[in-house]
Amino acid sequence: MTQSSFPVSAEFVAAANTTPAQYIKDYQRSIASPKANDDFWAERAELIDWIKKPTVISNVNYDLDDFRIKWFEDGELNISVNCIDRHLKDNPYKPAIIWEGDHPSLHKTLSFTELHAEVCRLGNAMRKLGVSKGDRVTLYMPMIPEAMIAMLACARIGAVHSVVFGGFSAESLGNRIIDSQSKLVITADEGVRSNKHTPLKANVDRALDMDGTQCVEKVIVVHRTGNSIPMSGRRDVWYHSVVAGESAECEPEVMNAEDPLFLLYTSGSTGKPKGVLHTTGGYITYALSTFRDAFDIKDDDVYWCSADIGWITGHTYSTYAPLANGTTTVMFEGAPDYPTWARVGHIIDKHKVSVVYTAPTAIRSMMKEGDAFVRESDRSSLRLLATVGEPINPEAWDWYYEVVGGGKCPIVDTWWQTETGGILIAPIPGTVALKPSCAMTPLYGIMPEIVDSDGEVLEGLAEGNLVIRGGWPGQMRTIYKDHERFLQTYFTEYPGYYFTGDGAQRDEDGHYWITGRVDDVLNVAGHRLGTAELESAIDSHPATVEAAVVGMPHEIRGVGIAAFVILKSGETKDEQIKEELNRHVRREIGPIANLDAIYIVDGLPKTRSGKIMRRILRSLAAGQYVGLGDLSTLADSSVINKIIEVLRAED
Ligand code: 6R9
Repeated sequence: MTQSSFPVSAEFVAAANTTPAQYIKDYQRSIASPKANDDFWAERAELIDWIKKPTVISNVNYDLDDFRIKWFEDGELNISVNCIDRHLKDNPYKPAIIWEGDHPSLHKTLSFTELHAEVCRLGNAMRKLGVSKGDRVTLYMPMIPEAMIAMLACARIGAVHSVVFGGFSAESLGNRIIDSQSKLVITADEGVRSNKHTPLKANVDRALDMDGTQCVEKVIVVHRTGNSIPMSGRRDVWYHSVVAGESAECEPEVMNAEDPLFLLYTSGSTGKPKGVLHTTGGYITYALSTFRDAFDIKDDDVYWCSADIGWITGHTYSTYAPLANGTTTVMFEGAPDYPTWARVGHIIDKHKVSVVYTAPTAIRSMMKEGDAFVRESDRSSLRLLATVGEPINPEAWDWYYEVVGGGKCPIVDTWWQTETGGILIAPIPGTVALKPSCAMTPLYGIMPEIVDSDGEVLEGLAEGNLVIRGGWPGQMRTIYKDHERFLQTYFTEYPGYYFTGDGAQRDEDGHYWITGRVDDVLNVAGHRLGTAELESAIDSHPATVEAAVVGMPHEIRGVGIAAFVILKSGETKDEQIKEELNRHVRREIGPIANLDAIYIVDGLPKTRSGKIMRRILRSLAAGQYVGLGDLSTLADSSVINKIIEVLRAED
């Protein structure tokens, strides 16, 4: 924890949506009692256009015998109407989406009126293809406007979308389609990033060869690059053909507040990725309300969140929250290094971006290339900067603050998760001096606690596991088709609380510092990968016997992946097999699962009961060979020295 703090400029504070004293007052009021908490959320629900206004606010009980999470349960609404139709009267021509293509010559703006027409056309087309309320639709899309249009069209007709990140493999896509039993898949011929093409449609074809995907009746394909792709006669249809001739009006489905809105698969510490389920009324209330608070949003902001729509940040803060608020959202198809590392600054200048929300990994990779690229732009439109996904180290914070923001923009470090639906901890800008790497203060209505390993709640200055007391409207409702796993993962270890899986410290000012995952989930470049998932991908290679995966420090991505692998006897322990294993894992999971270090070993440190002691491997992978702590439970301590020999040989 560093002691330095950065006061927010007087100019920013003067124009901020709230004041330090008001934040404290409002926060205290929002958590004063269950009734006060309900009153607070009832007020926030006024920001939403309801078809039927809710009379019941929360109905949350974490007691496993009588478990329930419901918000606004008798309310009715449609999220696409909240994101589009309600802005048409006052702001019909305001840009809703500014799309910046991979190549700097490509850009497109959709006003709220145009977005309305596009969403309605696709909604009508989907209905004609037989999709109705409650059906699942998998989206496997590049960062093009049709991706947001498809999400909103699902919301319009009550279909439940499951967006699968375009960087996941055919295999990962197939598994998610099988779990969700989607009726429809929407994709593009190819994705484009840094002038490189990803074969999205070909991956869909391979995924749909998998057993269990017979649920998919149709595949809608957006024409992005025009390169030739096979279209299967009965199953595949072009996006432009199905929307052509459709009406620009589409009757929105009346949704109950607790009807599902989307599924999003995320990695856990065990087993296969889990389908996190979010519902309608609570999610959109929470998204909109936290968006305004955390980013101090004004009507004329041009807001750019760089997250891909395949992640929760791309759902909540690229799509739903800004559009529900009537804010212009910038969507970028490409990567920060193309055509040069000056691209981010050029996009900010070109579209007069005022708020940027990105990940520490992106900041570190730009920082490494030097300041000159950023200084090619003037970035005078910037007002606020924000980060998400992983802890930001002080050096990256300073660079973001001084070089990108020119020392005048507050940095909002937002802590939250796929499961939480929206931000839970972040400094409300202008209310507090910022501490680099610190997520600072809870948002309204949120009650974080730190518990020790026995579940004892710690007061004041503390370090331990981060849990949340009580509920909030944006929280997940279940793991799709696996409610038991939901209860087990989040509500069993610390009864009565939501367990985040993260560790945290609280300092003398009551500010929260997130220290990272305390379970077997790796946060690589801000993306979650389960060690179990990675290990089973390695184990599925015919040359391997067993593998153990741990995180290791990585200069750019924060956490890198280190794999300790035992090969079958007779296999050659050379570079070639390592390359082959890495290719295999990338093929199984996707390119985000890149193994940074592979150590071929003869044995793994295991307890007498056969559990891999990852703690030891983590130290070894970080280059710490002495002071490994208590080794008395190891079945065979000689494996440690043998592993150290392998590591030394690689140094
Ligand atoms: C939104 C998102 C969630 C995990 C979370 C934590 C890490 C997110 C953070 C952060 C430190 C922050 N995390 N924000 N760690 N500081 N500001 O990233 O969701 O992909 O589900 O990841 O990311 O470990 O538990 P998700």
